[in-house]
Amino acid sequence: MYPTCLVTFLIAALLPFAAADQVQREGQDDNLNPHMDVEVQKNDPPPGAAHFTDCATLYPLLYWTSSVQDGVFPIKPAASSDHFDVFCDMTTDGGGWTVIQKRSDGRLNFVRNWADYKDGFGRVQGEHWLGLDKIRNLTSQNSYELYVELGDWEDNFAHAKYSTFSIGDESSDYTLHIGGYSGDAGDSMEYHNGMKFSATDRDNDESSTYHCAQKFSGGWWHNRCVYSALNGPYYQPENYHGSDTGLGVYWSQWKGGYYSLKATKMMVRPRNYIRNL
Ligand SMILES: *[C@@H]1O[C@H](CO)[C@@H](O)[C@H](O)[C@H]1NC(C)=O
Ligand SMILES: [Ca+2]
Repeated sequence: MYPTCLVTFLIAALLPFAAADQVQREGQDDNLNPHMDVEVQKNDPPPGAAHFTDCATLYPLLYWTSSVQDGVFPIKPAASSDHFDVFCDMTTDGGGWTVIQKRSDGRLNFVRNWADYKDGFGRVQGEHWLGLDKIRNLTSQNSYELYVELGDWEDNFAHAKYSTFSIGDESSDYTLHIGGYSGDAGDSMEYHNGMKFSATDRDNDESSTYHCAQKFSGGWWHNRCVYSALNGPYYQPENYHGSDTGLGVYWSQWKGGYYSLKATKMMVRPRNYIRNL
């Protein structure tokens, strides 16, 4: 049904990814060792990297070579001059998701300044924030949707999906555009629609009383102040004492006023993604 040359191209193009993935994994599991923060010298871009603008465009390649799995891949959004690595979730809700934020164990500090939120931090294999510049470049090339996956300390999961998600460029302070909620976690993000991003050293919120990013810590599109704060400080359950502690990793419409979540994942995909190949 498909020309042989196409299949050959697909297989040939896939091989460099396997190699790149291998290099990435060597000795870079997480932020445990401060020495690992030293920037690793990048090799030349893998030959296939320029072909893929996000994880959704990569999905058919994995599908046709029977190698659909989650993992780290290089992509290059249209606006970006260089490629960078992202974690691709190829299994949740039809796959094709590019992960932009992940919390899972609290080992990575999310109480950070503007520059860190702009550039991104952590390693895409584990806890990380991809970076506002990259999220902007990703979501400006198409109409994107957002999938938020949440986990509590009893290993229950819930999700919130938004049919519209993009952020403005830096001159707009990465203003959030979000809408079209569906899911079972409740909508805690449309309250933040139209808000600028704030960080510990940048108060762009709507509250004249509070510096929301300092009060609730972590960068977010603070309003007056939050229904959600997925970049808030991480707490083990034994260290969390409700209103005495604060909000923590927060999604008000699922777990109520004072509950700090165990796990979060935010990921984006073009709205016109075709899940059934
Ligand atoms: C995002 O796009 C801008 C504009 O094209 C570019 O200058 C910048 O380097 C890109 N950033 C990243 C991280 O790709
Ligand atoms: Ca304020």
